[in-house]
Amino acid sequence: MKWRNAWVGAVALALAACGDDAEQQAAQSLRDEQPATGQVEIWRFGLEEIEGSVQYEYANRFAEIISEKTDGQVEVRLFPYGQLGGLTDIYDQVQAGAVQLAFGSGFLGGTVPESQLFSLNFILTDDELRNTQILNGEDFRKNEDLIDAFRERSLHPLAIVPEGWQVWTANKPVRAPEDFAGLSIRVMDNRLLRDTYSAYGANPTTMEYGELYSGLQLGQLDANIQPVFAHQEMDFYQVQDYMIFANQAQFIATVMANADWYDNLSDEHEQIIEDAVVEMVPHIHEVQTRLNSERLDIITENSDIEIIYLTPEERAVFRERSLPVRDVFVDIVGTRGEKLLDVLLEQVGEGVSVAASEPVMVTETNDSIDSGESPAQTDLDHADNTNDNTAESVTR
Ligand code: 6CS
Repeated sequence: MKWRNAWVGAVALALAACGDDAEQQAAQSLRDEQPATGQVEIWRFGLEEIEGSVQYEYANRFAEIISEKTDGQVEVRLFPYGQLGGLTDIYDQVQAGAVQLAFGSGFLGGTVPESQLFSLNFILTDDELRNTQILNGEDFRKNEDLIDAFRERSLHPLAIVPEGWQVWTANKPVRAPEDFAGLSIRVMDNRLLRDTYSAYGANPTTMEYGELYSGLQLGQLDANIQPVFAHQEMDFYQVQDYMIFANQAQFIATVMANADWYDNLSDEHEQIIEDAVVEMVPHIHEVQTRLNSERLDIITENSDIEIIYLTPEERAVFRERSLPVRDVFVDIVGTRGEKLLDVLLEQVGEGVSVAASEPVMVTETNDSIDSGESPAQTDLDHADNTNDNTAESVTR
């Protein structure tokens, strides 16, 4: 498959180019790439995902907006997963300034420990649109603790992008922690995820994204966690028998910039970026819900995978097990992380526990949504989370 070949090539490139020299060379070649005054300026954007993914769709539209708003003076050039090496290579390169922009998600926990907040389970609401608005609202996205956490690592957070529910797949049905016993489940490389899945009774195992298909196919792993679109586009579903919706967490990535580069932007370019990320909030919600819904149809049409939606009671058992991991988060990241967690919990409200339901296809984009609006103003009609039609585990 194309992405697998790309991955092998990228690993070879990354290995050939490892070490400080490589970083310096990359930063130098970036400087060399910058045009003389009056020519098109290039902003490089590193993605953790391949073409066709939510991150690709985000970056592609972002590039269009930037081009429009700068009258073509700035070109945002995309580097999909595989082109810059592995996941941590992408973070190294944005920290070094070899790329100006990048996505960071689960693996970013090693670079920005506070970002593991987005790996905690059962802290958001069951309403994906509302979560997207809360995370991108002024109180959270512009929170100084969040910004400091990134800036301390030479990064600047620009936007937070939920990409859909994190859905489990496994080679056996999972409805309770006992079902996880003995299952080797792949988690992204961060302590919070390892502790969460240990608390659920599984054996968490870390593996690079590009190696995951082989790991599942060869039986090194029994289970996986991804948004639906990724299960499909990376073919993971083809080597798994069950797909389990627990709606325990959304996959959340951060769009981040190299901090020095960001600080040296003109006021005009900084404002253009701000306007673009605000414009992207409703757009990316519409894109991710559509992609996830369409890809689920492809999965069910092309495979015999059995789909399970956990009941409220089944979810409650996992939620209970997840709660002590919040303390682990605070232990790891200290007061700053604790303050951030409190802000988020305050925004979402506590005590959300409903049935995992089939993904909702969003047909309408609410153009009035912007990152500055309070969820309370815009979302009351989305706030009814008490969907307990699903009294039992549903399979299909
Ligand atoms: O599981 C992973 O490692 C990757 N999954 C997705 C959907 N995006 C990037 C991330 O690194």
